[in-house]
Amino acid sequence: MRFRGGWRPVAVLGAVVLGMVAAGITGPAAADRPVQRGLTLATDVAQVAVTPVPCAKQGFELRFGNTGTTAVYADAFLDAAAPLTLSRKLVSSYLPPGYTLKLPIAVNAPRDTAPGSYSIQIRAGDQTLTLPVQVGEAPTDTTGNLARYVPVSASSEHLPVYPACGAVDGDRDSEHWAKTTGWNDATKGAFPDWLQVTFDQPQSVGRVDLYTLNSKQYPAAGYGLKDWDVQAKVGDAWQTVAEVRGNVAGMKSSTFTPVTASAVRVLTLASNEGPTYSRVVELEVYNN
Ligand SMILES: [Ca+2]
Repeated sequence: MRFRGGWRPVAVLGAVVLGMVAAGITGPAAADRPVQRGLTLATDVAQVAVTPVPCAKQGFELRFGNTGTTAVYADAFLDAAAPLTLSRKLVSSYLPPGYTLKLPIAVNAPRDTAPGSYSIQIRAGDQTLTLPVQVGEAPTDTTGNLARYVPVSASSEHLPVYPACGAVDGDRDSEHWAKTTGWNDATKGAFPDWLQVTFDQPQSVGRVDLYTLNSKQYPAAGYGLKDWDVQAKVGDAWQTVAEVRGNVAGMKSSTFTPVTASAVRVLTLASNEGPTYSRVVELEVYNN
């Protein structure tokens, strides 16, 4: 699902709170406030389907409303059964009368989560809501790509459009750049950056394919990665197993004598537009 909007009321709330603080007005402590009435809770789906892998884009839209005749400042509390994780466990918002805040909530589960039924509890004021969650089987890669469905991390991420997850989502198409299918670091002009995948147990690794940005609008020779090291974590130490220099292609395959590694990363050193950003559309790792 794609998440949209919903943040403006939070910004409004910030302004209201700042105004109250500036005026020396403080409300009663949370525990002393009466239970708020007129609040409503709903979701856009009756049940959330969760695939238990890192980077899965899934969740629901929380609809947090005020049917009262006066504006309120209200909290919604979200709690998920372990081992589910939620992107938000507290939603605090200013709610004008008749207004419903719509807010995306991401739901994830680790890969070893047992398939089955789980639930999310949501409460606000005198309202409670139980949202069923169905966790499915973890998918398995059939192409030999060891980077699929394992945890990915990066030195930094240019969020929300260019997350590290985009570089291991199975989509190599640079024309989809800016649709969260590529990683872009967040430290303009500063190198090195790195992008890493970590295996559940050590794997024999002998080839890394790196797809850098190479679209009609942004060709690799102008915007792609130019120089990088391929590194494998063997024991506790990072070993450089391949070096790429002067690349202008959209995809560069590095093959090397296989090593048994617990993780693989690319350490980026330069891009073709000069000292700006590292951009990876897809990172793939194979036995050989
Ligand atoms: Ca991708």
